[in-house]
Amino acid sequence: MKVLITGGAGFIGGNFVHYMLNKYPQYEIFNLDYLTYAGDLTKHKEIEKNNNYHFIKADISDHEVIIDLFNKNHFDYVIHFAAESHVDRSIADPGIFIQTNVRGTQILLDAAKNASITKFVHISTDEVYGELDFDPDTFFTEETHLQPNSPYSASKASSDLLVRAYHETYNLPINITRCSNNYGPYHFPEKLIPLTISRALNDEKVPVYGTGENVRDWLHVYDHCAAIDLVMHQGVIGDVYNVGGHNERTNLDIVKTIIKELGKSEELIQFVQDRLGHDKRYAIDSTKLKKLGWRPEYNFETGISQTIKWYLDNEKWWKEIISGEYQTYFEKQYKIHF
Ligand code: NAD
Ligand code: TDX
Repeated sequence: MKVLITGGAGFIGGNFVHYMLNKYPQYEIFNLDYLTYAGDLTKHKEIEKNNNYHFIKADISDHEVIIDLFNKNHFDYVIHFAAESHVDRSIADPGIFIQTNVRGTQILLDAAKNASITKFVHISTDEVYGELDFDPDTFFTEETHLQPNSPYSASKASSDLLVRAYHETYNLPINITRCSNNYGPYHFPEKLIPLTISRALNDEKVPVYGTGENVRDWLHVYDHCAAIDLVMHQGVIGDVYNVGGHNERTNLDIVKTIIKELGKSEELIQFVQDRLGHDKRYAIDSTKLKKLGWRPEYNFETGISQTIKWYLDNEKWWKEIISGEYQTYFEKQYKIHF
């Protein structure tokens, strides 16, 4: 079985590469990644010599390269993670989100439609549904209308619609997964949880947007990998599956939990100007995926403790990231806040 994983040098794709090599040693894994600021291969040091692991540096929006790759290889599965993934960056500079997330996905779909693949799994997000209010009884289902609010989520919703259209028009065998906020090892330190851990460990102020009351539904990345595995092998062709952890927390709760676990002072918390168009709440109804047999294994308390420990044990990985181009990003992103 040949599996093309796009974005396998990033956070979730990187964890999925490891998951697949462990669970299916007989599969051949091709990791295609352009190694943008968010991609790094140090996480794959231990597997790079495996005979069944191959890395391809390529841009998914490079039509010629992608078509050529599919002409030379027969992939059974395409699991598509590659994307620009940070909401704040999409607010500052939307163009690359359209280029990568929309045009890049369409090019992959074009290549896949002529390649008689078994399945194209598109990794999307709950953010395509827009926001919920704070009523704890409301959830996003697969039937919820798409109402994306940020340039990032609009680009993901656009790519979802293209994936759907390639199924309807060309019969391309597809699934779309829409998951809530992931956390766990190798989460890039621009996102709330690793940003809080890395800054608190350095005794630096932790920026909380607005009042900190916005709610996210946290899903451990290993539970997400298991969900994708299930959808890839057993998902009904053409269907969408929501993936959520049922771990709703306000951002302020998250930050306080991490600060407490690290034995730091809450004085590190700095309330800053709110994100533009900041979605109030996300919460996922995963009933459909549960009917297929998926159950999350991590509860948030265990998962966050293990994640914090991982960041303590792997300082070298994130310290290298935050000492590079990241500094420029951080100063530009937060100068209006601090
Ligand atoms: P990430 O930013 O950590 O990784 C993205 C990867 O894609 C990087 O390795 C990057 O180098 C690569 N990439 C970017 N542009 C590329 C291009 N043009 N060609 C080839 N590779 C390119 O992202 P992530 O958090 O791992 O998210 C993975 C996917 O899951 C994305 O599609 C994202 O929308 C979706 N998602 C993420 C979350 C989350 O909480 N992180 C939640 C829901 C959905
Ligand atoms: O400095 C910060 N302060 C803060 O209060 C940052 C970076 C974030 N926040 C808030 C904004 C959000 O309400 O924390 C919450 C989480 O923010 P992010 O970690 O940036 O994630 P989010 O915007 O919710 O999007 C994530 O989940 C859905 C991923 O980045 C997306 O790729 C995914 O689709």
